[in-house]
Amino acid sequence: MSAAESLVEVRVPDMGNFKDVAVIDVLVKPGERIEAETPLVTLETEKATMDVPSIVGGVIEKLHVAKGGTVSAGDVLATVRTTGGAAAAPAPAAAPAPVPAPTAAVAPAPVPVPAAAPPGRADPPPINEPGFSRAYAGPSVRKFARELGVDLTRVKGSGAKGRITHEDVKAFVKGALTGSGAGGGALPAVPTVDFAAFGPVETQPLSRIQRISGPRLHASWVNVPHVTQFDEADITELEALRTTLKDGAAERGIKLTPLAFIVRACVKALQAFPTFNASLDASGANLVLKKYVNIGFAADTPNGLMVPVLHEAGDKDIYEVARQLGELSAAARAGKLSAQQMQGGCFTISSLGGIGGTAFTPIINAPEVAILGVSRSAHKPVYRDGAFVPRLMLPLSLSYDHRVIDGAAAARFTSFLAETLAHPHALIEAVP
Ligand code: CAO
Repeated sequence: MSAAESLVEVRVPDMGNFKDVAVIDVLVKPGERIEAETPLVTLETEKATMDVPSIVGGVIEKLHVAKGGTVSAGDVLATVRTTGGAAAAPAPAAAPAPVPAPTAAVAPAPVPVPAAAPPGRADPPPINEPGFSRAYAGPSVRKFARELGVDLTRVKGSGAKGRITHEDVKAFVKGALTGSGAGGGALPAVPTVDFAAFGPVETQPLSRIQRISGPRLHASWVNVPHVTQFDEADITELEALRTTLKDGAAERGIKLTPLAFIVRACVKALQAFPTFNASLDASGANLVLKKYVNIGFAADTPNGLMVPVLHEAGDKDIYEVARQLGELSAAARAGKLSAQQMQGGCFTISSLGGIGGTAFTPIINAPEVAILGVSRSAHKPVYRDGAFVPRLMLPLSLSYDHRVIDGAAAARFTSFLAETLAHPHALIEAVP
């Protein structure tokens, strides 16, 4: 032992009636270098667990306790070899210590820890106890963390050699509350505003459908990485064809709107691009490809947004598609859709064409992987064969789940759709 070294016995502090207390963990090993306040052992009474820290820095010379044993007040826990004046009672700095100092009995203050959270409070996530015991933090920081239910194994220390400070624990809790830190899972909150402070207001409850659809839309928005691909389809011929057919359809009680053609075109596109007619399974590791094509369409109703589903759309010709679109829209507006009529969709169309707009970014009806937004068609000058010609152009907005579909596939899908809509005779063929 060098002249600057000394041996210090670290003992169990006298806490009154502290007898035969269980040692549930020994946190250091002989030969290990420790700092003052490094926890040596974890003790457990009937009411609490506590870490007993060393109050000197140095190297563990000897451990006097073992995990599973018991200790009482005054028992020696460890002998620590201190260096360079780190002993509990060092010699004055100016006076070199000629002989080793006698071993000193040191009684550090342990940190009592509540064994369980107080009743009536939500339990914090479970603490990794062995990790918590080993975390590099002083007793008061440990106590503070226990009080707040913070698992120290998840806190990054900013002190010397990564030591966890009070500020680190506070920052962790702040991060958990705002969702910005390692402890956060919550979304950052939108500010609450007292609108009445700025003028008269009226409060209206959301409709029942809004209360149901809102969380679903939100779940899709936050869980699915959305990208929207825009395109335009030349529907000049389609509109001319529809004009020749719609009176005959009306005589059969069918309203032949552009949406029926769009549904037929989407069926062909989904058959050509099966990954758009699919969903991720619950594990997120597999794509479930559907062998049926059920197309949902967003319907604006007095009660709010509804999405009726046209089942087996691939088996239906344009008139049957148009007839069922009319029936489902009427049932949706009357609030009379059955559960079956709202289930089983593979792909959704949201048509705002009857209302207006040039483009929008629809939210995917998850777990579907894509949704087609359709805006109002308009005549535009299109450059063809060396001249601008007026063409009726239909804006398409395809939002897709980027986990499943890449941008190239989305652009191919909308190009295919535009091409299919531009040659509408195939859309009115009888379906075998
Ligand atoms: N461009 C120009 N005109 C269009 C068009 C388009 N893309 N799409 C439809 N139209 C025309 C129709 O031809 C019809 O005109 P006519 O009466 O002169 O023939 C008119 O607009 C109204 O059509 P419609 O609404 O009766 O029928 P539809 O098949 O186009 O749409 C439905 C049915 C249920 C989709 C529609 O009524 C609806 O509810 N749309 C809103 C969907 C919605 O809210 N989406 C947003 C969801 S996200 O919040």
